[in-house]
Amino acid sequence: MGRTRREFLKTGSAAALGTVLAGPAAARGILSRPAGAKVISTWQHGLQANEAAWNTLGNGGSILDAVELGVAAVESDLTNRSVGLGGRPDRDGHVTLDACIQDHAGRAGAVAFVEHFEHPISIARAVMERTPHVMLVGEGAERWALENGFTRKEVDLPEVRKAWQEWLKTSDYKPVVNVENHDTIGMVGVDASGRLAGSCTTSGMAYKVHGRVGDSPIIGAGLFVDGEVGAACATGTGELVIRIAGSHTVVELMRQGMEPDAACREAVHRIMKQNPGLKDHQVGFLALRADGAHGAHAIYEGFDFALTTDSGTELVKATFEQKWE
Ligand code: SD4
Repeated sequence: MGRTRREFLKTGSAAALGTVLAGPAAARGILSRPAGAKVISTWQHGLQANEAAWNTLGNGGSILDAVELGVAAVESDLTNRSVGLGGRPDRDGHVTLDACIQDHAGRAGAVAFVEHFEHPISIARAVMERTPHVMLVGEGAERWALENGFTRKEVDLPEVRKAWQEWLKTSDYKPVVNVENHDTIGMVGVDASGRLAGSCTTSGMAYKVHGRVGDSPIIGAGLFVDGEVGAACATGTGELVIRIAGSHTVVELMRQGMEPDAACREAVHRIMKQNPGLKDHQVGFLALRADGAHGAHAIYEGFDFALTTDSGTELVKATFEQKWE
């Protein structure tokens, strides 16, 4: 039998321990199979995230624990240049992090523009669970995190610093996002009893203006969960996603009866219509309906996502509008 949620939280929560259950050891420790559950998450790093999320479910964690610990595994990976403290900095050389989380009941927590914390997703969850607020940003968020048991972590990666110094020579901001150059992990999941949750975390667009916040920590833009209908998350150029309240749009379209993939396609079409002549800006959406059906769609070829069910994990190529040239 799986551990109770309380036992799990005592021993397994990234918020409590600053660590994540991941990797083969955790996989060997799976106690039960979460039959009927499904987890999907953006890009290839979704494979790593889904493994951690699935292990969390298998060890008796809730779907909220799973989406937190799933993306936390990617936040801890310092080789990842688009999530967590290994991410590329803004134009002033600061790595600033954005994250949000939302549960089945629509409770939500978010942090934006925070520096020097390994797990912004866990701070976001703590904001949701321990404050009357949804979002804390910048210095206030950092101070609140320190006061609430999170510890600072200094990371200085010479390779990242060197690339930023190289970029400074031209200071040409090109928010190109695709397979080789993507940011953000967004995850949506449903457990065996039909409860939904989602999470999203990023270091944002490389070399952004200091203070810039994208869609990823914004409920309704980078992530939206409505337990009665479904959940969606987004990746790509955040400004485009914010302007159409992207993830909320996808969920509302599903509420009106659209299939998850059609809902993602319609959201992509709205972005393209709103930005005629748009080039070299990728956006991709993932959708998960409350009955477990999922869908995805992107502007350009190259967006893929990790899909995990009780029959295994696969990396799936999303449908798209245009070839990336
Ligand atoms: C942002 N949406 O900060 C993020 C970046 C991203 O794939 O997802 N890139 O705008």
